[in-house]
Amino acid sequence: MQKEAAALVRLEEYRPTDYAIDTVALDFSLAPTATRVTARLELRRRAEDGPPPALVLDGDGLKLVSISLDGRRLSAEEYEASPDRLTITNPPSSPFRLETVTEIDPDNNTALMGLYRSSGVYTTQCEAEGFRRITYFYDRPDVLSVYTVRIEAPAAEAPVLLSNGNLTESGPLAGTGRHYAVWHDPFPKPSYLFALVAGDLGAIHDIFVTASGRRVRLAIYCEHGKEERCRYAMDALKRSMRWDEEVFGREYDLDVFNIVAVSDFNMGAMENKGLNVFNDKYVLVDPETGTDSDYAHVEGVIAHEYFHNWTGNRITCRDWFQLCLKEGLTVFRDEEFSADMRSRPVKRIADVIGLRQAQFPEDAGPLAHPVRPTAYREINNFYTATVYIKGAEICRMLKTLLGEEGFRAGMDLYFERHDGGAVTIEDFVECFAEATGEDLSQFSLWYHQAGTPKVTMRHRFDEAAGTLSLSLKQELPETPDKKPKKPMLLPLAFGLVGPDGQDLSFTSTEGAEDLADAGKALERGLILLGADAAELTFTGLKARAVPSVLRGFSAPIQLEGDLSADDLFFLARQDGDPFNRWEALQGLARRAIAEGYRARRAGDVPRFDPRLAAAFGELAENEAFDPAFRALALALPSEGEMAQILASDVDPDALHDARDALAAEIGRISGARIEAASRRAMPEAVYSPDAENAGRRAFAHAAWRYRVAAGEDGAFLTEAFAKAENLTVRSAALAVLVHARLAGAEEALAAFYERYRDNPLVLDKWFSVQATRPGHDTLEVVAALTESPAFSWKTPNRVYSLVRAFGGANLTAFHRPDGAGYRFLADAIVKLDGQNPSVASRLATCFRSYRLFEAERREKAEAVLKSLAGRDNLSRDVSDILTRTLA
Ligand code: B3K
Ligand code: ZN
Repeated sequence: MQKEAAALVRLEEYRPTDYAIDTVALDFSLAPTATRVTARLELRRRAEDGPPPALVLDGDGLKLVSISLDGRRLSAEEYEASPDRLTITNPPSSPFRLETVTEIDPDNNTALMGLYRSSGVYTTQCEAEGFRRITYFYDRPDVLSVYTVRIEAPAAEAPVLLSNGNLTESGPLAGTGRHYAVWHDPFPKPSYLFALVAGDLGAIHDIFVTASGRRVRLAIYCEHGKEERCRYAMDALKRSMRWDEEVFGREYDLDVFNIVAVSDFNMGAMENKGLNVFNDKYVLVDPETGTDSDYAHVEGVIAHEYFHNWTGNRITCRDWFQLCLKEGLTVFRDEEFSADMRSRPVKRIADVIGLRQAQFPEDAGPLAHPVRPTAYREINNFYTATVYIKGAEICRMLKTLLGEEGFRAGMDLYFERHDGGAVTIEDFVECFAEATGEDLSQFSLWYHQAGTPKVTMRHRFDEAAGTLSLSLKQELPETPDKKPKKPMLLPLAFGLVGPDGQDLSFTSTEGAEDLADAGKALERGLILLGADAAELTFTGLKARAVPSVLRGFSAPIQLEGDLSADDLFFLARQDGDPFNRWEALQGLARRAIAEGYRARRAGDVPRFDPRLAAAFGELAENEAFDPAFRALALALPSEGEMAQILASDVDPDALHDARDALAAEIGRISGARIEAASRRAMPEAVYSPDAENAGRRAFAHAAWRYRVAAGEDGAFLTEAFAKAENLTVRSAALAVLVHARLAGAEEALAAFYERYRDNPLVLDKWFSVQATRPGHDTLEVVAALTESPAFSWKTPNRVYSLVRAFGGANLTAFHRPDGAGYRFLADAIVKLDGQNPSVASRLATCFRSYRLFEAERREKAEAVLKSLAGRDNLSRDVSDILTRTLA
């Protein structure tokens, strides 16, 4: 059936609101199914002349109880109220006060947007357009108001009453069993940053003294009994606050900073002013219930939300097209924070793995969009890897281009000029251009052109002449917008590696005129490729040089070089840039898997260059690298990454076999060396989540995988599982047992379940490890697990850990040839869409790469998608994803 498509919102149609809302007084009388919200808005016309236009406010499913203007009840002719809109036909021309009362139902708010109640706790989520589910408002980021919020609730049910800003008043309401609190936030903010939390919660408290000596009271709220699991998050918060002062000169501004951990939450966390609300997954950790990577995530997400206080809250977005203004920049800031707290090279490699896994496929598929899009149907669908991670890469490139000082000068100007504003990407870039005098117009294309640029590099070394010539070419792939593309400015960090591993110096370059700002940039080790193609020759080289290009992954591109296997083996051993050392070995592994895959499809047995397995062994033994680096380097490129590289007609079974075959060979040839090296790098006996010890554990677990790949049985894992004294070791052993289908896997799964049956967050790992087990029959396991008493379709974390892990990270099972994986996911989407469209549409993105696969699978996926898209009553979220995926 033909449905009416949701309206397209376009950037070019942006215009400010007719009225400003200077202050907002909200009064909440909380009740599970009938909460009353009284909103008093002080409105003022922005224009001074002409008759006052109608006031049109946003709503979403609202029920209006009463309405008055300047204290007078409005008659039915004076306004129009529908669930989705409130219109005051003839507002006064002088400033006026509008008071509305709406009634909402937090208990039955299963979309988890607006005000909802779960596990007895009232919580809000307003970004992007949830505030309109609470009261009628200009629910858009460019309307900034000062909020005062009064909350009233039964004291026994909700002893804790929180909102944004500082607490100004609280107390009992005599004789009613109810109590109240009043919060005032002096910083004008958009509605998406409003928050309220009320319930019976435990807490831990601390104090942070800012650089200028102000005392800030910190608290983290959680379910009673889980307080001790908040300690690491508190520590991470204090480190984040200090770091932002030291690195960006940014101090916290309110008297209190509160964080609340809730168990039903659509995303990771939310940066509401002074009251961050978190998915408890990113707050609660201790050695028994959190893994090393959980600790790292908690640290990163706590930092991210805290950093939003300046990049997002003090300076916000003019409209939702500018989402990367706050998200890209804040991800960049949290990446830098984690790099400073941990190992910088390891963090960079981990981030690039994430970029390739999450963003490259998006950029290469039907959902590709520019970092700063120009149109959307459903803004919720634009909280993407492109906006977040590629957005962060743009900030990183800015820093690379402008240098540490230039970047900081631009940031300082941005904070100074735009504090208190709602601004655009152009405003942001302009600050860097002005602070440094650089022309950033070509660079800005990174915000506007979708797709991952591809750079081809050819090189020629002339020993007699002492020259090395590079020929570089950039290509910009076609993306769904079909727009013609201009060449971009690509900062390619490089070095010319001499035989002893030291970078060689060169006396001059020829042909560099094709490069941007060549002289200065080349001296700083940067090739600035701004043209379609460029040739340049380095002269005066005293020895043979191997070019190491894209060091530190200085631009989010796909680089295809012509380095021989010999050169890559050399770089893997000798490159002074740790990122490119890692990348050289990965490049060799990618080539090997791709060749193995082709052999497999041709019915042959994959064969590999034996030097590759030896290189893995050698790297494992190289104590110049910390164990975390070695652990990362031992991990083969994922099936997902390989599918992107193979690019079309992919058979996931053959790919899986080829990758397994390479792992088996590395295990056979170097497994013992890797194992011995990992034993020399044992973690301390008492668990500590720090990066060094976490790296040692990761190294040991990488060694386990190679032992198993080489054919060893699971006895040693069963033992490790039984003896484990922390969740990191326990769940790593479980994962290898289950994924390799070893004897002992079922028993370990059962023991894990028993141990954690009352801890849903830990059971999420139990769901995920089963959902990601390779093999067609995993579908039946996943389907059965949806019936498990521990599973619930209502809690996003459960759905993500089981259904999304299956659809997003299990190529062989989700894409099984009979299409049953696709049908299972489609059924899940239908089941969820009526209750929680955000979660449903996230599941729908699992189909984004379906066109990569061979015809049989591709056709089945397409048929499933078409039948899904043809259903009635799909949410705007899901139908938007489906329409774009099928376009
Ligand atoms: N700003 C929120 C994301 C809100 C998502 C709304 N669908 C979390 C963050 O990026 O910090
Ligand atoms: Zn964010």
